[in-house]
Amino acid sequence: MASGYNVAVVGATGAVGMEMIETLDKRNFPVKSIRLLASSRSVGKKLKFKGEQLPVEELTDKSFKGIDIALFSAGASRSKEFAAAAVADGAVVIDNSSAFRMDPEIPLVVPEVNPQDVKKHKGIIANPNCSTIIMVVAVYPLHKAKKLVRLVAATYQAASGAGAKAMTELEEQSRFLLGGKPLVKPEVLPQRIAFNLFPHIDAFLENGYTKEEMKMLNEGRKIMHHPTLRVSCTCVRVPVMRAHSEALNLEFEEEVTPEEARKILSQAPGVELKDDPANKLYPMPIDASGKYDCIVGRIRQDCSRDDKKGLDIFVSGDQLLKGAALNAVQIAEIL
Ligand code: NAP
Ligand code: 12T
Repeated sequence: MASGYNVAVVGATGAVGMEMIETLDKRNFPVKSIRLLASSRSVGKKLKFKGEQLPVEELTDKSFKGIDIALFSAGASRSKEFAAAAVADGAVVIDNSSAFRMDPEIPLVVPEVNPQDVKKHKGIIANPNCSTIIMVVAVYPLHKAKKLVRLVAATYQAASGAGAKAMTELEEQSRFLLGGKPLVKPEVLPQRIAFNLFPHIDAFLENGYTKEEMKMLNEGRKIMHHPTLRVSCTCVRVPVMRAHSEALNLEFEEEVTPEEARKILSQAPGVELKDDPANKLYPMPIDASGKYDCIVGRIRQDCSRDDKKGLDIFVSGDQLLKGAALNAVQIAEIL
């Protein structure tokens, strides 16, 4: 029998699930068998893995017999409903949803930041929110060297962050607008996205922030083991198909120059430094799309301060890869 792991992909037909299947293949993860799970709507569909067409099966609590690793990306309610069944059948669950991230018993892992936390798992490991992963990949190396105190972020999040149907919405709206056809009402995103943007990702909370914005604070603190980090954030959806970008204003306990920051980031895992504005080199989502590394650039001293304890940086990262599928497969590799 071939050696390796029996893997299940839950939400295999989704934007993240499809990337998971491809990432397992591309990184030559030792897959002995793979089970592709989705809703009853997808039964009859086939998806390709290593050149072979495999049937999509309906997710039930009997789907996990013999499974070693279950990669979940079918939304938080499916994770809450089915992760326990997978663990009971002996699988380790790597969960992409928000269901378990802030549970103190469950590790929340970005392999470039806190790989050691994987060991503490009791069956479930949570994959952080996509914008948070991209933020910590860029910020943690600077924090390690100079002690981050406060962070103010604005995000520019791609349509694919809201799933496969949101990508279709951006494409169709753009086509309709360019063709002079009347627009149909958006169904997945809360507003028109074509030739527009809106500061509304996930649900609004009592404090005026969105859930997505509070994930940057709460998950950022947990991943970096930095419970006193202060974060404020505005999350914005932009008409980009793929890859999130973030403008980050950083305040450190110690002084740091842009030169030092470039040196640190040039050696940081998962980071591609691209910071040569004179030659029009800076991060952009079209360049980050399809890449494993997050691109960091536009590094400069915060000119609103009298000291050298502030930096501004810009980062673009593929949220379907580093923000989801790649991060999950990297966790499986650590296991
Ligand atoms: P998506 O494209 O809408 O895909 C959703 C997947 O879940 C599909 O495979 C769908 O199957 C499946 N599903 C839905 N309802 C189901 C049910 N009742 N039973 C079984 N399967 C069901 O969404 P996505 O963007 O891939 O996101 C999936 C998860 O990953 C979410 O929890 C999201 O928060 C998280 N995430 C997404 C991103 C991102 O950048 N998109 C990043 C990080 C985390 P059918 O095709 O059969 O409906
Ligand atoms: N609402 O994994 O709509 O917590 O872009 C990821 C993406 C939640 C998450 C989005 C979201 C998550 C979105």
